[in-house]
Amino acid sequence: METIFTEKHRLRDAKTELFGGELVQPHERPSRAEYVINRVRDVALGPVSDPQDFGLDPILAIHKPDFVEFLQTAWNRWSEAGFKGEAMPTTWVGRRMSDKRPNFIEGQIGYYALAGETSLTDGTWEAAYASAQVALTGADRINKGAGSVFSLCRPPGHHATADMYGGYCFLNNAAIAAQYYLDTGAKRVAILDVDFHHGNGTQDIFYTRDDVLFVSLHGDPLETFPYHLGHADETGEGKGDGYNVNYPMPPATPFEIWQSALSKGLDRIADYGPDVLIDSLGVDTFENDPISFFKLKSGDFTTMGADIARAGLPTHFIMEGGYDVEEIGVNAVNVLQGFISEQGK
Ligand code: Q9C
Ligand code: ZN
Repeated sequence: METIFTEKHRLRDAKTELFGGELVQPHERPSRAEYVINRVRDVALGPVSDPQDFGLDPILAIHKPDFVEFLQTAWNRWSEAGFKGEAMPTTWVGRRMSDKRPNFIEGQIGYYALAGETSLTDGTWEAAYASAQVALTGADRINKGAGSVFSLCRPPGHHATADMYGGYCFLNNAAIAAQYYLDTGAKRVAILDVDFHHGNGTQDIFYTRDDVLFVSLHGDPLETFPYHLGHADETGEGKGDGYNVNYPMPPATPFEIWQSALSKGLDRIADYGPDVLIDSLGVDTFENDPISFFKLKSGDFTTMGADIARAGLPTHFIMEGGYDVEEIGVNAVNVLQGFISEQGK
């Protein structure tokens, strides 16, 4: 399996994450991608290639222009305003408040942020742009006939909506890839999101549409981030009714339970008959993940990959979360190796 990767992810190197009332070293840090690419190379998973540049158009097919311009300019505007630290929101559009966009950067950050942990920094836009190109290049490989590909995206994407960032995400790489498939000939795309956290951004982007099926397995949002989306009764709206499927699960969920939800999700995907399957691949379901509460073991990720392979679809793996940094390489690549060995059967 080919991996798409760029060192430009390093441009996203925030010093702060607001966590438990303290500013801590971010969980989403550059070494995550280094552990994954090193494991890809150690096991000789396949070739590693740089992304091509597909420009802004495929990003603007998902994200609103004013939001993209905000991401491009936010750091300079924040530092020019004289603020000393990394850029983070202190206000939000609370219930019954106005949705008018403020002019001053401090208010605009609150307008575009869906969560407060994710500091904006110099280089964040460049890294997020490069990460989206890593996803798009993977899509191009599938379009050219590859049976599978791994887009080693960093920063991750699945929490970002059309016009909001947060949860360590800025541009929704999986959504950008899905739309690219549709714009280059696909009729139906399925997204299977196995990250521990609900993919609120991806759900929101495709919620009223039937050309993208979104299936997500995640920690119950009553108990964990993103808290305000991801319930089982969110099944889509209008034309999209029936094309959003959530499997929230409680603290301490072991692989056996998780796997039975996966099996149901894969049945739904098979009924849908997509041209391509995108797997939003977070490995923060791992038992030792520092911010998550599922109990998957390293070997379970191999089984997960094999289960996904049995769908028999062209499969595009897009990296999302996973914060037990020293194990992220083994766990992510286990999924890919499990996929490949099942495919070879
Ligand atoms: N108590 C992804 O996995 N909140 N994002 C952490 C922990 C943010 C996770 C708070 C979690 C974001 C892509
Ligand atoms: Zn996650």
